[in-house]
Amino acid sequence: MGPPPDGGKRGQAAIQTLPARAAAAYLQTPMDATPGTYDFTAFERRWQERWLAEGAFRAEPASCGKPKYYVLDMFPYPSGAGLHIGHPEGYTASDILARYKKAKGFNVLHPMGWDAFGLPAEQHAIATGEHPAVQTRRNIDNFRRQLRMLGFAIDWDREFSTTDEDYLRWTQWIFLQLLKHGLAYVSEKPVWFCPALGTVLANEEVLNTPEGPRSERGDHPVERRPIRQWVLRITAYADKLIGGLDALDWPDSTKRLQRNWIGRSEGAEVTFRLEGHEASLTVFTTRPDTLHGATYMVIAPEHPLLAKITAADRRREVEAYVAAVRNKSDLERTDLADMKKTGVFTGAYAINPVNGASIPVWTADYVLMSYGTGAIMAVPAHDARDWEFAQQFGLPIKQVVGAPEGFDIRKEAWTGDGPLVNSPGLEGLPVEEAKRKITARLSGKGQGRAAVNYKLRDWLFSRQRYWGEPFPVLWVSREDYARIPADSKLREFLPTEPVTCMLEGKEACAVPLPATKLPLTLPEVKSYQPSPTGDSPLSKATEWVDVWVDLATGETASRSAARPGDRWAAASRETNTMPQWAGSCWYHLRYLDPRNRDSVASKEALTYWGSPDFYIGGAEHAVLHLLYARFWHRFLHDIGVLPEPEPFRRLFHQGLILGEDGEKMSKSRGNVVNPDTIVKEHGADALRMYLMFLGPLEASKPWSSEGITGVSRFLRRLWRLAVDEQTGGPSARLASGAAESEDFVRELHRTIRKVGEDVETLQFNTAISQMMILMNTAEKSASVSRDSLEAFVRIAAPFAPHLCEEIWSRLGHRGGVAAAGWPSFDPAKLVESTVEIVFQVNGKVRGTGKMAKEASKDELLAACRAHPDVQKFTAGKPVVKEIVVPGKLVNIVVAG
Ligand code: ANZ
Repeated sequence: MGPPPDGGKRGQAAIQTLPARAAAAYLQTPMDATPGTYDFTAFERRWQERWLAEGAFRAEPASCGKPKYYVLDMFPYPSGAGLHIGHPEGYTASDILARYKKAKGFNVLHPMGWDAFGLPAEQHAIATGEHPAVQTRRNIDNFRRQLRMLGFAIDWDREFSTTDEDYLRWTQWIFLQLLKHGLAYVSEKPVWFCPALGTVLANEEVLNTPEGPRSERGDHPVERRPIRQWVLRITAYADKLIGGLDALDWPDSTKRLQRNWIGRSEGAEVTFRLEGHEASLTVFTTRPDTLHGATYMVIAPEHPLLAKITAADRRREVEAYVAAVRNKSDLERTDLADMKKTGVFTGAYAINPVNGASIPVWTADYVLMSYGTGAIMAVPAHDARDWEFAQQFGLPIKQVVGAPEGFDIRKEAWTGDGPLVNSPGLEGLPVEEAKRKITARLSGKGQGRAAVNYKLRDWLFSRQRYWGEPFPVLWVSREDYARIPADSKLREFLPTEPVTCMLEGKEACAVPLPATKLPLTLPEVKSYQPSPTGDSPLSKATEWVDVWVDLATGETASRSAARPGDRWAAASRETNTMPQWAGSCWYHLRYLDPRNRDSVASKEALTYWGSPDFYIGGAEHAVLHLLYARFWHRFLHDIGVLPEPEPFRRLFHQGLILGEDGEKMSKSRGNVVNPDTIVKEHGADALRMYLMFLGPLEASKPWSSEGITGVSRFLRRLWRLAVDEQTGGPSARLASGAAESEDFVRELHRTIRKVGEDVETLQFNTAISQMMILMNTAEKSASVSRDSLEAFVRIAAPFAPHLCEEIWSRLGHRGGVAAAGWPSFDPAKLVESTVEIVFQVNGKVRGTGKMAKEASKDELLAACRAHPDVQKFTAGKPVVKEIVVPGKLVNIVVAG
C-alpha cells in the first residue's frame, strides 16, 4: 500500500481529534489510516504470530474423542528459489478444507515438512563447496517463513525434514525390512546413466524424446551402462498395486497412468524345441490362439541362448548385429513410429509345438530382453511389428484369424477378433475361446502354461550421490558372512538368501546393520563431485567406508587400526545413497507421531489417524511418488506395521498456474509470479482467495494481476460491512434496527449451503462467486443483523482467515472464528416467498409485480388492475375477459 495521494493531510487532521495515546498508536499505522482501516499488513502478521504462539492448529491427541480428519499436502522440496505460486495453490485448497473440517468439529491434522534430500542442494554444494545441509537449512527457513506468511493452519509441532537424523533412522529401518523380506537386491544390469548429472536414473526418470532418451530432470542425454545398483522388487507388488486402484477416490487419469505403467498382460508361455539342441526356447505371448500362424521366432540380441544356438556360418553376422544394437535404448528399439526393422537369421530352427512345423529363429532388436522371456513367436498375419519384419525379410505370412471381407492380409496385419481359421481343433472359435482352449491343451502336454507379464520393472533404488540416505549395510566376504554367529545382532534384518555383488573382483555379501545402529549418517567429504566412472562421492570417504565389524554385535571400528579381534571382519560400507523418492514414500506416516523413538509411529496414532483422508499435489507425481509410496505402504501393511493397505484414499491434483501470458511460468520467460510480492501488495488473504477464484482447482489457468484486485476489493467490502471506518468497532449498520431484506436472508442461507457443499467437493471458485453474490445482496439490504454477518464471516474464514479472525475479534469474540463452528442453514429460508407476476393486456406484457407466492386470484387481479402501465391500455375500454394463472401471470383482454 503506497502513501495516499493527498500526502497524509487527512491523517494529520484526524490526529488532532484523538486522545494522545490513541494518536501515538495511530502514528504507527499508515498515514491514511483510521482505526477502521483495512490494514492487512498489520493484522495478518498479528494473527499469524498469535496462531503460532497459541498452537492454534495443533492436532489433538487420539484420546480427544472427536472424529479425525487428516489433510495432507505433497511436501515441498525446499529449493533455493523459495515457494513457487503453484505451491500456495494446492496448500490453500487443503487449508480451506482443513479449516472447514475443524469448524465442523473434526480433530484435524494438517502437517507440513520438507523433502530435503536431492540433487539441487548437491549441485549447489559442488559449485560452492557449502555443505548441502547448510543450504538446505537456509532454504527450509525461507519456505517456513513463506508458508507462515500465507496463514496456513499447519500443526508446526509436527514439522520434520527427510534429512533429519530422526527421520533418516526410520527410512533406513524400512529399507532393512524390505531387505529382510527379500524385496531388495543388487543388480549389475545396464541402467540409465546420466553423465551430466553424474548418476543413474530410474526408468521413470527417463523420457523418450525425438533426440533420444533424456533425463527428466535437467533434460540431459542418458545412456545405458552396467553399474552395480540396489533394486527394490516392486514387481512383486504389481498385482496388488493394480488391484488396489479400484477402491481409490483418485482422478481417473492418474489411475489409468498407474495401470498402464504397471502394464499387466495376460497370456501364455509356450515352449518350442530347437532342432539339434538340448535347449528349448520359451516365449511369452498374449495371443496363444495364433500359434498355428507362427512362421518364425525372434530372440533378443541379449538373450543368453543366442550364442549357443547360432550356427557357425551365421556367427559373424550375429555378433556384429549384437554389437551394433548394444547402445540402443529399449525406447528406440520399440518405437512404433519407426517401422523399419533390423535383424539377422541365427541359423537355428524351432519346432512349432502345435503342428511340428520347422520355423527359423532370428534375432532382432524389436524384441527386448527385459520383457516376458526375451523371445517371441512371430505371427506376421496378426501382429503389426511381425508383419513389417516379415515383409522386410521375405518371411511367410499365414493367416489364422478370419478378417472381414475385403481385408487384405498382404497389405497389413489383422489384429481384430474373428473365427479361427487354418488351425485344426480351434477352427470357428472366437479369439478368447481359442486362447483358453489352446492354453489348456499346451499345459496338458507340458508345452506351455497361462502366464501374466508386467511392463513394470523393479525399482532402481540407488544413486551415486552424496546428499541422500546412506544404505545401512556393510559388505563382507562370503567367508565372513558364513561366520556370523547364530545369535548375532546382525541377524535382525538378515535376508533368508544373501544379497551378493562383486566388489573389486570378489564376491561380497550384504550385512544389514541392526536397528540399534541406526541412523547411519553421512560422513563429511572434501568434494561432492561424483567420479567420472560413476562412483558416489562417498567412495572417497575411506575412513567411513572401510571398517572392521564385530560379527556378533555389529559394532564397527576404523580399518586404519589393527583388527580388534577374531570376531571382527573387514567390511566396506555401501557408497551409493537412496533416491529422493525414499523419503517421500512414508512421510505421511511420520506426521502421525513425529517424535517417536521406538517405531515409525505408535500403534495408537496409526490406528486413530490411519491414512490421510485427503491428499493434494501435482499430477507430475502420478507414477513416481504415488506408485512408490503405495508400494512401501502396502509392504508395511503386509508385515503388520500398518492397519490400512493404501496410503492415499482421496487424491486431487491442482492445475498449473500459468503466467499472465498463458505460458508456463519460467524465469527465462520472465512471467514468474512471486508470492512474496503479491502478499506485500495485496495481503495473504487476497492471494489465497484469488488462487481459489482463478478457476476450477484442477484446471490450468493463467494468472491475472487485475483479477487479484477484484478479489481484494471483495475483501475490503466484507471488512466495511462489518467494521466501522472511524471507530474500528462493529459497523453501525449491524445495530441499525432496520429489517434485513428478504433477498439477503435467502441468499445467506443459500450461501451457507453452497459453500459447505463446494468445499467438500473442492469447487472453491464457485463458493467464492456465491459469497460475492451474497455481498451484493448484503450491501443492498437496509440492515445486516449481527447473526447474519457472523455467519457470513464464519463461512468466509477458511478462505480469508486473517480478515475473518480480525472481524471476529472486533465483533467482540475472544475465541477463534473456527471455534464458533460452521453455521447451519435453514432449508425453509431457501425458498423464495415472492414471485414475479407478469401483467398483460391482450397478451402483451405491460408490467410486472412482485407478489406473495400464495397470493389469491383476486389479489393478483387487483394488483394487475392497479398497475399504472396496465391502466394506460385498459382505460375506458370494456373488459372482455380476465385470465389469472397463479404464480405466473394475469392477462386482461379488452375490446377495441
Ligand atoms: C505372438 C503374437 C501374435 C503376439 C499376435 C501378439 C499378437 P503386450 O500386450 O505388450 O504384453 N512380445 C513378447 N515378449 C516380447 C519382448 N520381449 N519384446 C518385444 N515383444 C514381445 O505384448 C505381448 C506381445 O508382445 C506378445 O504376444 C509378443 O507377441 C510380443 F497376433 O506373441 B505376441
